[in-house]
Amino acid sequence: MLRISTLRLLGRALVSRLSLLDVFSSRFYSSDLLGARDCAHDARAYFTTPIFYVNAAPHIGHLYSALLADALCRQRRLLVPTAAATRFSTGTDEHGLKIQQAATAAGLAPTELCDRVSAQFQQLFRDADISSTDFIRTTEARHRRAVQHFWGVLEARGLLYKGLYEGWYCANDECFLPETKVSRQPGPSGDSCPVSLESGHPVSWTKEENYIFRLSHFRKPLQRWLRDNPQVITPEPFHHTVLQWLEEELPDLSVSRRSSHLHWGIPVPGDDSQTIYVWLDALVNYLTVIGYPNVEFKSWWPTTSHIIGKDILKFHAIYWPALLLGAGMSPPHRIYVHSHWTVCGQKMSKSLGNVVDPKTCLDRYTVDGFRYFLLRQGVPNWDCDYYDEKVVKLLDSELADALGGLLNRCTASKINPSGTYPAFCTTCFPSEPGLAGPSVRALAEDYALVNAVATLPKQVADHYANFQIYKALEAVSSCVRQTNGFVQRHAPWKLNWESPVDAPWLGTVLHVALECLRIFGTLLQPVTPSLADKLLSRLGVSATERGLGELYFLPRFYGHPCPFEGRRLGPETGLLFPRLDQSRSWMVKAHRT
Ligand code: ME8
Repeated sequence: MLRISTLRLLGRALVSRLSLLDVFSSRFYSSDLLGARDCAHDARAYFTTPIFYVNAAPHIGHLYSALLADALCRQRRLLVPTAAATRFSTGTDEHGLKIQQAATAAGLAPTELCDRVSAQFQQLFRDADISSTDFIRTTEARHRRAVQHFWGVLEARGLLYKGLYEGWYCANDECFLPETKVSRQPGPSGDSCPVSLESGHPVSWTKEENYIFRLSHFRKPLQRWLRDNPQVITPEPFHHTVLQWLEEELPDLSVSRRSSHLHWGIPVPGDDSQTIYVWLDALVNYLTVIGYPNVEFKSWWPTTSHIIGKDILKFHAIYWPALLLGAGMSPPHRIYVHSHWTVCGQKMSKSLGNVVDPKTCLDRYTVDGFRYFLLRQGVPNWDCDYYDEKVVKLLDSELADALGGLLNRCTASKINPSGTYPAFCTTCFPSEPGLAGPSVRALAEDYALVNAVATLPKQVADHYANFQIYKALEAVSSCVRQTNGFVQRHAPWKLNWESPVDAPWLGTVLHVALECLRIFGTLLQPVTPSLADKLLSRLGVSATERGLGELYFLPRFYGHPCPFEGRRLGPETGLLFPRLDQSRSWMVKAHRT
């Protein structure tokens, strides 16, 4: 049984400069603090990934979190192009028992292990084109200052007390567990070992005097925050899960450990015999990055969007907002939650030896190819399974054949000898469907295509807002298929530039297809930045014409001038995305070994 022995309190409440009554009054939790303030129109946005433990090298799950955050952030920058308006942080979580034990097991000093693995994360994120603006390490001096300051604020507000903590602790997950979340499994020598029901990791009984945070007082304010802001946690099922957790009593939370047991961490200010709990330490990273406790942090804090995996939902949706409210700050603006990658149907784990190395994947499938795969196949609401053949199949069919083939068809010199964006003929493709006449060539399906691509940017934006990036990519892919159907239907290779009857229609078919490609390239920028750049450069779209605010699809169809008409296409720079299935010798080899 988890017992925070408030009855056996050894110490008194710590120095309290504010009375508790004041702290828990409704005035303290104003609607502004609880998130009623809408920052949708705020020009600033601050995205964060979890900070990753340095006990082991990065895997594709870590990369996936960073990619989701990167895509959201890049999309935001295309909407609000002021460079100073967006901030994006990631980093490494370097303190705690887990790292202390991993360093001992590796025969390294903790700092050595941290330097080594943190560098691997930084390198991976550079390799994967993650456009973060900040990388934080919790062992930095700026972070120690922020955590100790935050602690001082909680203490000053009477939210910390000293008491005897007794219960289960899981070093692997760095969390406390009630008896109901612990089961028994046969250990290596046949004896029964207590493990966490959720993660399967071993737990141990802990009994010591710690500092304790009055988490229990925050149950109602958290419920109110979530009920008043039904979109805070996205997708919705996770929001619902947190509200369900809050139906139960919320025990106070032990927020320090004896330094003799845990020395690898930040000491409690004024009490070196205690080390601050690694989760409190880690969560404050989001404030350190934006300059906390210096006042500048206030211009970023209310605009925060955390991107996290489902495994750390409780820490971000209960502990963190409670700590923030306790420190007199508003809870995060949004928490975007995603599920996990499994490998060939199994949980990824070092002991099973099935951890997928993201660096190998970036090398095999190209940076943009692997980014596209993870974001196209990763579904936040449920777990997704990884295997190599799936990557090859998806990239060959959607990037090499469908998108690359479409670009090639419309720009190849055989079909487009002038190498320009041809003119659109309104007589061949009138804006009114169903008009009859000798020059009208457009069919009902062609109007359906124009309509689908015209509404695509809005659809994509909605999917991003709902954290369903895979749906945005699915919608783009479906329009690419439709555009290929359009080209196939009108077979421009059978039309003749020399014929006065064919030429205007041939130009129109190519113009429409190039306009569709321009929209696809622009919308793909957050996911496949280099590939989108190659595509847009080939179309002759300049750097200032790639924002999401001014897409204006097929303006000639809607009676407006088209700035691209007659423009020279960009230089030919080879295949947009070479097929992978011919270069799969490594796969055959990998399967044999
Ligand atoms: O929990 N699939 O760090 P961590 C998808 N340091 N994503 C996965 C994944 C998988 N199989 N495995 C991990 C910690 N992740 C703390 C966080 S934040 C203040 C402190 C991703 O190294 C996912 O985002 O265990 C998950 O939440 C995170 O990595 C956990 O990384």
